[in-house]
Amino acid sequence: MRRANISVANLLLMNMKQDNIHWYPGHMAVATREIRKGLKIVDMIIELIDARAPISSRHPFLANYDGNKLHLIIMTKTDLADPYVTVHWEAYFEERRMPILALNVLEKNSAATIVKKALEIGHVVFEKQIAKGMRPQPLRAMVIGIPNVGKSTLINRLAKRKAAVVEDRPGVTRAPQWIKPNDKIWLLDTPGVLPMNYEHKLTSTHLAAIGAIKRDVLPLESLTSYIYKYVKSNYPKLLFKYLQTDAFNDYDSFINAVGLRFGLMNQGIIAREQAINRFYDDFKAGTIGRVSLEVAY
Ligand SMILES: Nc1nc2c(ncn2[C@@H]2O[C@H](COP(=O)(O)OP(=O)(O)O)[C@@H](O)[C@H]2O)c(=O)[nH]1
Ligand SMILES: [Mg+2]
Repeated sequence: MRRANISVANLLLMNMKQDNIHWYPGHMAVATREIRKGLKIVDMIIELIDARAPISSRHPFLANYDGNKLHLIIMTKTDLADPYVTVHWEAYFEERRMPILALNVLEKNSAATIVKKALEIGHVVFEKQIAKGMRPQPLRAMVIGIPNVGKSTLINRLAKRKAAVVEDRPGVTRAPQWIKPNDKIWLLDTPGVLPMNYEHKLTSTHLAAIGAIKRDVLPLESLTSYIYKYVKSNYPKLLFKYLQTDAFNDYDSFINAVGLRFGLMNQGIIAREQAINRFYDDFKAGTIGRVSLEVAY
C-alpha cells in the first residue's frame, strides 16, 4: 500500500484537536466495575483489539492499566486488515514490551495458538507457585474487549473442546464460571465487554467503520464519506476493483456508481440510501479488500 496518511502521532494529535463528541457516553462505571471484579480472580488479561484500528479499539481503562496482572494482546481480524500494516503493529506492541498475537479468530487453530502463548507468558505464575512449594494451579484468564472484536467466538471455540463449569447452586451468590480447555488454563466464561471510547470523533469514526457500533445510531452518510475518502487516498486500486470502473471523482458520484454496479434502483433512480448501506456493509465485511484505518508508523 501507499503510506497511509494517518500515523499514530497524527491520530493522537487529531484526536486532541477534535471537539469531543458523545453519541452515547457509555456506562463506563458499571462496565469497569464488572471487569474489576473479574480482575480480582484472574492472573491474566487477554485483551482483544481489532487489527484495522488497533488504537481506537483499545480502551483507556486497559491502555492505562498498570495493575499486576499479566497482559496479552490479541489483534483479531487480521484477515480484514492490510497485512503490511499489521506487521508494523506487531512490532509496535513488541517494542513496548507488550506480548501480542495477531490472528484471524475464525481460523481453526486460533484458540490453540492463543492458549499456547498465554501459557508461555503465564510461566512466571507457575514458577512462583512452585517456588512456594505449591502444585501449579491452572492459569486464570479473562477475555476483555469492546463489542465485536471476537470475544464470544474465541470463548466458544475454547469451550467446545473440554468445557466444564463450576456448579451453580441456586440461592447462593453465583460463583465465577470457568471455561476449562485443559488443566493448565481456565477462562472466565463471560468476556468483559468494555464500553467504547467515544471521546474523540476520529476514534468513534474508526469504531463505527469496523462495526463496533450499532448501525441504527450511525450517521451513515458522513461515515461512508470518510471511508470512501480514506480508501481512495490509501488504497485507490481497491475501489476500481470493487466497482469495475473509476468513473467517479467524489463521494456523490461514487455512491451513484455503487448503485449502478449493484443494480440498486428505485423506479429508474439510483436508490442512494441503499447504495450507502451496501458500501458500508461491503467495507465492514472486507469485501472491498483489506484495509487498515490506523498505521503504526
Ligand atoms: N473476518 C473475521 N471475523 C471475525 C474474527 N473474529 C470474529 N469475527 C466475526 O466478528 C463478529 C463478532 O464476533 P463476536 O465473537 O461475536 O465478538 P464479541 O462481540 O467480541 O463477542 C462475528 O460475526 C464473528 O464471526 C476474525 O478474526 N476475522
Ligand atoms: Mg460477545
